[in-house]
Amino acid sequence: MRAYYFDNLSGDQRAPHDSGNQVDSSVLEKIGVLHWHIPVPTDGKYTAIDAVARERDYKNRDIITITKEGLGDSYESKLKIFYEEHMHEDEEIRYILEGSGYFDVRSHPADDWIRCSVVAGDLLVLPPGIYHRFTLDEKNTIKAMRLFKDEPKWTPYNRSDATDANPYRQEYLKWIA
Ligand code: KMT
Ligand code: NI
Repeated sequence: MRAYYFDNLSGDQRAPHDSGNQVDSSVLEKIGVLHWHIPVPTDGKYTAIDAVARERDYKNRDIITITKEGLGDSYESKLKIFYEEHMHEDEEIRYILEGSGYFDVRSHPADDWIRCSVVAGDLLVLPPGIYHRFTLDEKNTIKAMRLFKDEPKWTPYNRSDATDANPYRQEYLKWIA
């Protein structure tokens, strides 16, 4: 998975916005962002994903297709929500099955955007409390498996003074320090 600093230029969120400064896995690890590449099985048997799910105790999963056809009337509103800077009180785990897109995560302590460019086979885990956002890229299509521990806790908490004080955010900052 390629990751780089976002260029902070205005313009289409779907454009690469590649500053040319690469970010290695070790930098991502320090902010709790994990990733693996597991080629998407062609026989529908997700053996490697099942193993990761067992190891990390992800009991449930579903599949989301983010395309105009897949989301229908909620397409534009969903895309807007995904790209608002937010955090969750649980891990955000995504295994990309088809297509591609960008997950932007905040660096620490500089608070810069790091753009994670995901393609089919990428498995990305964002820790609870990290500020992040998602966008489709210029190809406009992604299909992903969403894994979760128990009940899905999708609630996005948009960044504000209240999220800065959220206990999961506080715990994340303590861990990072
Ligand atoms: C999220 O939570 O941002 C999403 O599920 C959208 C991206 S999934 C490829
Ligand atoms: Ni999210």
